[in-house]
Amino acid sequence: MADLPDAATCYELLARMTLIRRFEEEAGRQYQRAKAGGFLHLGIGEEATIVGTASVMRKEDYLIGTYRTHGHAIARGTDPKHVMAELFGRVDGTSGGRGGSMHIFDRENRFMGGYGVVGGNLPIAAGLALASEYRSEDSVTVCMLGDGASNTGNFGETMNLAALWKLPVFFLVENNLYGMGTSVERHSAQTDLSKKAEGYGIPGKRIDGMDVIAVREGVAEGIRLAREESRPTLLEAFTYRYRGHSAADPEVYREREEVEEWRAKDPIETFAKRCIDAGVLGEREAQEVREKAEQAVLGAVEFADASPEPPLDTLYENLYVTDSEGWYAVDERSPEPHRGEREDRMPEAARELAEAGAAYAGQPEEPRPNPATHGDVQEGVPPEVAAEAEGPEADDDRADDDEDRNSEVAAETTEEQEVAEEVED
Ligand SMILES: Cc1ncc(C[n+]2csc(CCOP(=O)(O)OP(=O)(O)O)c2C)c(N)n1
Ligand SMILES: [Mg+2]
Repeated sequence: MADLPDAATCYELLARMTLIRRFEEEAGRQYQRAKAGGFLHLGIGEEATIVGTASVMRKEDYLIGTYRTHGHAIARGTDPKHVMAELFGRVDGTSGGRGGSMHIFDRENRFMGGYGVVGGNLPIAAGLALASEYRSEDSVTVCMLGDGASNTGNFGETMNLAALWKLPVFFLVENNLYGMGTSVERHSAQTDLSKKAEGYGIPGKRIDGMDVIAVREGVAEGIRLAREESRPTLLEAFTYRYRGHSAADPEVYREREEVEEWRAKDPIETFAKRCIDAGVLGEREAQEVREKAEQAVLGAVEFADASPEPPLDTLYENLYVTDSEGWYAVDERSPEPHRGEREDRMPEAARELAEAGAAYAGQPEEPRPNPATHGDVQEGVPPEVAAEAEGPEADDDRADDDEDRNSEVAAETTEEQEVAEEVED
C-alpha cells in the first residue's frame, strides 16, 4: 500500500471527498422534491476515483467526463453553489441553467463537461490534447469514461489517433461494473478493460478506485507520461456506485449484498480511518470536514433557490444550428435567419415571440427560408442593420424580395413533394 502524503494533503482529500458525497446526497434529495429536473446520475461511492484524479492535475490541465460529473467539477474547483444552481436550472448555474445535471461545465477551472452521449467525450478529449500541442502548451487532458463507453466506436477511434499523434492525453476508465443495468461480463467481450486499448498502442493498468492514494499514484504517473513523454496511457479504476444508474433505476440487476460488500470498502470511511490510525489526522479534523461539507451544501441549496430562472426572452439564446455553410442562431426567434455571432442584435421580435409562447408564433404558414441560402448569411449584414443604413424604402424592397423568396421556396417544396408522392406510388 502506498504511503500517505502529508497531513494537509490528507485533510484536503478527505474534505473534498466528503463535500462531494454530501453534495450528491443533497442533489438526490432535491431531485425527489422536484427542485432539480431532467435526469440525475449520482456517483456516490466513486469519490476516491474522482478526487484522487483531480488532486494530481495542474490548474492548466483539462478534465473531461461523462454525465455523472457533479463531483468532477467540484473536485476541479467549481463552487458547489454553481453546480447546484445548474441542477435547479437557474441563471447562476455553470451553464446558465440550460444544461442541468448532465452538462456541468466550467471553462475557468478547465472542467470541459458534462456529455450525455456515451463515449462522446472521447474525441473531444483528443481534440483538447491536440489543441494543447498545437499551441505548445504544457497542459494534459484527462479523459474519464465509464466501462460501458469502452464499447463505443469513439473509443477505438480516439485511442488510435491519440497513439498515432502521441497526444498529451490520459484515459481513466471508471469501471463501476455496470453500464446502466448491464454488467461488464454481459457488455464487453474483453472484460479486462485495461487491455482494451493495447492493440491501438495505448497500454493500460488496473488500480483500486476505492483507494484515493492508489488513484493519485496511478494517475500522477499517467499524467507524467502524457506531459513529459507524449505517451497516452489508460488506467482502469475499480469503483462502484451505491445508487442506481440514474434516479429512476429500480436496480433489478444486482443484489443488495453486492452493494453492501462495496459499501464496506467505502472510500471516505476507509481513508478517514487510515489517516486517524496513522496519526496524520485526528477525530476532530474528521468531524470538522463533515461540518464544513454540511454548511457548504446547505449554502449551495440556499444560493440555488435564490437564483432566478433564466428570463423568458432568453429562451433561444445559445441555441445554434450548423450546416456546411456555418453556424446560425435558431431563426425561430424572428422571421429572418441570423448568423450565430449576430445573435445579440436580434430584433425585439424575439421577445414578442417568446412571450407568445410558441417558437413559430406569428410566423407565416408557408415554408420558412433556409438560413444557408437566404437571409443575412448571404447578405453579410443583419437585415435590421442594413435597413438602418439604407433607409425606409429599402425596407419595402426587402419585403418584396422576401415575398418572392418565400414563394420560390414554396414552389420548390411543392415540386419536391410531388416527386416524393410519385416515388411512393
Ligand atoms: C451513444 C449512447 N448510447 C447509449 C446511451 C444510453 N446510455 C446512457 S448511460 C449508459 C450506460 C453507460 O455506462 P458506463 O459507460 O459504464 O457509465 P456509468 O453510467 O456506469 O457511469 C447508456 C447505455 C447514450 N446515452 N449514448
Ligand atoms: Mg459503468
